[in-house]
Amino acid sequence: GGGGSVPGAKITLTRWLSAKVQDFPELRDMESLHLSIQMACKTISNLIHSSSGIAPATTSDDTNNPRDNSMKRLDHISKTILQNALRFTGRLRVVEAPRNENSDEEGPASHQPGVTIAYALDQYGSGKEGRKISGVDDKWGRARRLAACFDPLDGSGNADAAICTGTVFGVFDADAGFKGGESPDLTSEASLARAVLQPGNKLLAAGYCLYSSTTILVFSLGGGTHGFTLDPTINEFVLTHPNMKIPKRGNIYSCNEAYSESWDENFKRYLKTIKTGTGQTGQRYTQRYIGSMVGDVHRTLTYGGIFCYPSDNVVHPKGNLQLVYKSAPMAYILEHAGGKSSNGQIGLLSVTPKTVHERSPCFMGSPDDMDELMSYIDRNAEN
Ligand code: P6P
Repeated sequence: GGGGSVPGAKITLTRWLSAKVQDFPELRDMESLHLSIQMACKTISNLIHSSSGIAPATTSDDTNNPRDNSMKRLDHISKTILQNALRFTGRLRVVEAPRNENSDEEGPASHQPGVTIAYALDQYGSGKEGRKISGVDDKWGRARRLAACFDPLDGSGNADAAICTGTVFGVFDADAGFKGGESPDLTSEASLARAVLQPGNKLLAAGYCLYSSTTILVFSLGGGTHGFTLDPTINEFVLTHPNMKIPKRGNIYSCNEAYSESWDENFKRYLKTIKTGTGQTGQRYTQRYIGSMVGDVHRTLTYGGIFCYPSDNVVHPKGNLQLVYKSAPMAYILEHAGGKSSNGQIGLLSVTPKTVHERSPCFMGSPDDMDELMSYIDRNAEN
């Protein structure tokens, strides 16, 4: 209801999930997965926001790269918190995706975040065409085994400067990741990493938790996109943003212009129009870039506009954001809030990854801004 919140009238995430399961028992396992994610996000949030959480107790004294130090320490702690919370359900096995040491295309292995993958071996869904489940993706009813991938703390290099960071997750039907009929044992890391090599349009759910001036957990189960804010007085996530919708158009563009000299000419032509007020709206846009993807995308969802990490011909031939556990889950969340996304040629959620750390150029945001942007990008130039 409107007006001041009467104590106890808050819809917590715990109650929201249990209400869903009362209607649809098929979702009981989605509930246990989300409760463990919620638990981990509360713990990570309290760690980051507590005075001791970010004391620079780094794992190495490599002082000439303080960013890297904080990345190692916080990445490790938040990954451990998340993995323990997932194991705590007693229904999920947790492994870390193999880091492909050799391929230099993904950057040095030390900079690859450990991608945690949780999977369920237990019989989850019905394994066949489930009944229609309102408010969530129908696939939840028939997924026999789930495979969830996590970026435990995106942007952790910013943490020592008290800049926002975030946890990102995506949930797939594990068996949908394999050729028809093949149903592997899913116990080896390699076979499990394959379970999440699916395009974003196969996701059953995706979400992020933004650790910033408030801690907000935003996710979609294939129905709407909902935001729950952590209320420190009760240490519960409370529904504050039901059924979020991204503004059809914004006036903010978000990208790292340090690399703009070597961007695609058509993309630069588009940027010039919104910088000079000669685009469709005749408005000048402003630039906002935190360098922490979860913060930049959450601002885009809230205020509208676009967030991009295009390829450049110098440092990032395929952009700097990994598809499986960064840009595809974020694009899924925006699209379920009415947004659009692309890799510069096709919808970002249509891109099928070949390796778990693979990067992809990405453009996402308000539908009208994305339509205008895509009308400039020459689909052939973005390789
Ligand atoms: P750049 C943080 O390291 C991250 O993975 C995202 O959170 C962020 O959007 C991006 O990299 C920043 O990359 O090249 O602009 O520093």
